[in-house]
Amino acid sequence: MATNAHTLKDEPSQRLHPAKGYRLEPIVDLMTGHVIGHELLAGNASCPNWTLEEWRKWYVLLSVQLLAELLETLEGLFFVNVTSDQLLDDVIWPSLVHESHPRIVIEWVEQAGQVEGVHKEAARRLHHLRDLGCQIAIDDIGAGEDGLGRTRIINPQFCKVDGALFQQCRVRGPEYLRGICHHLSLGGARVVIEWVESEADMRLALSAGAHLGQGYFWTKGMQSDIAEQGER
Ligand SMILES: [Ca+2]
Repeated sequence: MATNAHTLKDEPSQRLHPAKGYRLEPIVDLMTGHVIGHELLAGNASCPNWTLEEWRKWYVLLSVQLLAELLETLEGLFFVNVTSDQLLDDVIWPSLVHESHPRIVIEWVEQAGQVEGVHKEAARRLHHLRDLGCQIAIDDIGAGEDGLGRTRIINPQFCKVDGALFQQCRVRGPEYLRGICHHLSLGGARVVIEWVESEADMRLALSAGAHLGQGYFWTKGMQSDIAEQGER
């Protein structure tokens, strides 16, 4: 299992600007151990209070500087989280359009109490981002109310199963998730399991029918300048 398979071209500590506050979590092929990409998470320095203004600055930073640096420095895909409200925001939306790239995967995040009209407009914009070249992931499947609904609307390239749901497999066995992994795969999506914390978890995820994994099992050995502190 290649737990340190980050393909850094040169001097990551100088190129990745950890002081700006972000975190990269590897997403790993469960069969081969190959790192296929990273989820890019805003750190506490970027979004300490998760206000709209902080998020706007974060997405503008992504589009004007950070993603270009990362695309040049690290191989593979970059997964970027957005909610429906963020997709519809007048500042964040142009940033997402500007950063469109075949190696960018837009993760559509679960948002409680979503109004149907907002939901539909968010889906329309995601289709537009895909037309511009981005890939699409559905995030938080099993964590809230509408993971499968969002999957039906957009036919994503990736489906991310919530970590708390996955960890039920520790008690219930891999068959607990086998049906949903199979269902999500039917449209061609690759299933990502979150919160994989041990080799036993990794085997459970594989046995459940998932393709990719993410979590402490792979981040525990990372360099501090790659796995910068921060949330989301
Ligand atoms: Ca996510």
